[in-house]
Amino acid sequence: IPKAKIFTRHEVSLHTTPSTGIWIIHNQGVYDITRFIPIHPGGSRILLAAGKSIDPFWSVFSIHHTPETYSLLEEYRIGDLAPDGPSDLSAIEEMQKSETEALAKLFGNDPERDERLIVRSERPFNAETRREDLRDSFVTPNHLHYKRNHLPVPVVDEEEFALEIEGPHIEDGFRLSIKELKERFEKADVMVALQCAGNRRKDMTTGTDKPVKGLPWEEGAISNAVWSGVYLRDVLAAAGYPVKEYEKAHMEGVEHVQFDGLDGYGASIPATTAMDPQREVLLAYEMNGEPIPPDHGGVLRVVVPGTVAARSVKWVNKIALSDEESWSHWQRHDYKGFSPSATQETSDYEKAESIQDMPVQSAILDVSERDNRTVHMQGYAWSGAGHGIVRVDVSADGGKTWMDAELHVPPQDRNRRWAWTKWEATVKLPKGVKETELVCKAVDTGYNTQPETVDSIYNVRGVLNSAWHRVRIPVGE
Ligand code: MTE
Ligand code: MO
Repeated sequence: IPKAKIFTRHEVSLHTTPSTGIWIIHNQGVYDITRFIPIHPGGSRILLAAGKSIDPFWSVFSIHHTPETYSLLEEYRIGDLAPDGPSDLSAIEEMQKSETEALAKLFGNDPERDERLIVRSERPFNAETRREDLRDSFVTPNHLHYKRNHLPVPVVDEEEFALEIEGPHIEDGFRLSIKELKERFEKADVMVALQCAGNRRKDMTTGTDKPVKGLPWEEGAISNAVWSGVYLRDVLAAAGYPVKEYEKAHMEGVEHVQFDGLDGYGASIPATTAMDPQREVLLAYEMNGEPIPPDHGGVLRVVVPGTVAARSVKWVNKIALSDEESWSHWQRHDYKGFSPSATQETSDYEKAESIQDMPVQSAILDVSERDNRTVHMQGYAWSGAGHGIVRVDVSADGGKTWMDAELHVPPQDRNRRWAWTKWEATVKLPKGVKETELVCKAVDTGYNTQPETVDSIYNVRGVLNSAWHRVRIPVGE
């Protein structure tokens, strides 16, 4: 085995252009990535790490935390980093300073956010809505809607913006400006609860030592808003696709509709979901009557009612009809469910089905004391694929006895109930105990309900937690 070449930090820092070669550091390795840059899926963004350690950037772009990325990088290894000597201290300081600056620049377009949001990660920005803010309004105000970004918020110029569509039957080079979208198609308003696949992830491992990979969301990675825009189906029809025959879509080799966002994120939905008039899939340009704010995908985003929010691609500028799902990392190597026994290593992403419609869900948002024997509970319930909520059961004794909650049902058909249902109940607390567990579980129009505990639905990615929601409270004398 040839002895590895040793480079100091200073030497690495001199390699930042194609003429010197572009070098980076990862852990203790030194890599010459000059040849890799043209094929990097994230484009020239990787140049931000030129001459320094790539690790701080990779902790932002968590997409890289895979064995594939690390083994790919090994092909470009040219040597090892010399142990830092006293003379490297200023180089380290310099490097850290320029890393901080580069990261700030990368997120330079990120907007100001409301201080009431519970921040789970600053860069990229991820924050959930406080329970009281979800409780206080049926329609969540834009500034309080939860925010889930995988990447920096992109710069979008409404005047320059064009949506491209491609695929079988689609007119060559079909493009639409925002102005054309607004003028040519009927405007539609649809109230939709968007829920992250990881909503309630934290609860999936509470009290256990099982690992979960992902942001520790509590009950607030869900919000309810009125989205306005045009039906995707109408736009595909105008572009030349025979959407009226969508049931036959697969015969034309069109199985999926893929969406690309300007930030580099992508996802897809089944073609039948995209083209089914009952599903009301939107290309939205307004959120609660205002232009969509930067964090939520302005100027244009996909809104797929009844489906995991990961498929509602923000800042969408390209749509493709295809026989394949989106090739995006988040479609193929994330947002899939696995058995409770699968580990990070044995989760087979090729084989698993991507999450689309979601299971029935509910959570407690508030418990307030009426007197020392009685409490008032409030919360939300929701189910995927437009299934309405027909009942929410609440218990004040950990699930031994139950009563029906009062429902606040949105004005939507029972099979197109994309919004959430709010509920409330006044319950008597059990006697002779110091503490008790309040519980809620919902039942949807298909009489599907929630599992009693997380044991049977635990998965290492921490998605799809729809177990009974439990809150422990003390009981007065
Ligand atoms: N679209 C783009 N372009 N980039 C993203 O990071 N995140 C997805 C989805 N669409 C994402 C995206 C995920 S995982 C979720 S949960 C929702 O957007 C969050 O939407 P919101 O930030 O408007 O609440
Ligand atoms: Mo998400």
